[in-house]
Amino acid sequence: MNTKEQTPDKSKIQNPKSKIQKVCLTIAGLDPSGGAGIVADIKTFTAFGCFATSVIASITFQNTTGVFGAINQTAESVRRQFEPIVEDFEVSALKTGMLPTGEIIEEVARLVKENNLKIFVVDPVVRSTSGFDLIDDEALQILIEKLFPLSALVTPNLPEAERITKMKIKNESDIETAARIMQNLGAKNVLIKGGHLFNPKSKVQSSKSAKDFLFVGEEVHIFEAEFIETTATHGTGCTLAAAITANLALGESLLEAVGAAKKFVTEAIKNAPNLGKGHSPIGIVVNS
Ligand code: PXL
Repeated sequence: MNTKEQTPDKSKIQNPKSKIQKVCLTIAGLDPSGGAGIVADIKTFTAFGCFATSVIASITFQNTTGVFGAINQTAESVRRQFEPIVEDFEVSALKTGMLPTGEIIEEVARLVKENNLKIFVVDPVVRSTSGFDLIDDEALQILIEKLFPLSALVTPNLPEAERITKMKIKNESDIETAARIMQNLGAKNVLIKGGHLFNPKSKVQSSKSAKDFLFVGEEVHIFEAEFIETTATHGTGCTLAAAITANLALGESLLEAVGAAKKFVTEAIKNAPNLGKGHSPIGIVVNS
């Protein structure tokens, strides 16, 4: 009997008909209850036919009613999760979500530069819907300084845009001012998500539509979708940014990617499974 280790003949063990899938990577927090963070990213990458890989930056303790705490990873554990992935796979696009500390953010900036990752979507996750701080002010400043200049797109919602720019956003003209401030802070392109924060008293949304504002260099593009009145919104931000990342990995333009992602999130809100006692996760449909 030949006991020597055999080098596998890849042509025999790999499906010759399978096409090469695009690999997407998320570096974000784990929401073990499955609504937001890494789990939402993995489902979304998969739904668009991409191969999902992930690096955990923090393990949070939460369910649909709130976030009860988190244990953060270190720069070393983030690097040690990341390196074997990029050594083995060609990563087409990267998305970051909850990056809780300055040391992790600085390491992510180094990893993006070392690996020349150009399709890089930064979701500047600041606070959970239930009010739990997912990053402190000092780390947020480091995120702005180190990651904005490396990003292809930054995707804040209104509270995140307010905290980043230190201004109140009351109307569409404020949204533009905030986007220009973020561009001056180094972001080339900015998507400010207005829709999910619709409230009847808000001056930002004049009718019941969910509007997102995409600033590409000097240009502004408005994406409108029907506003769905629901509390089942857990994971919308992560899902939108992950869907944009997957579409960019597939070679779509930024405008096409944002349009496809917005449609996907609207459908996912409509398909929410209404689980849990709080904000239900949205219903990400994975068909591939
Ligand atoms: O939706 C923002 C978000 C992102 N990532 C993680 C979260 C949350 C909100 O709770 O827990 C891990």
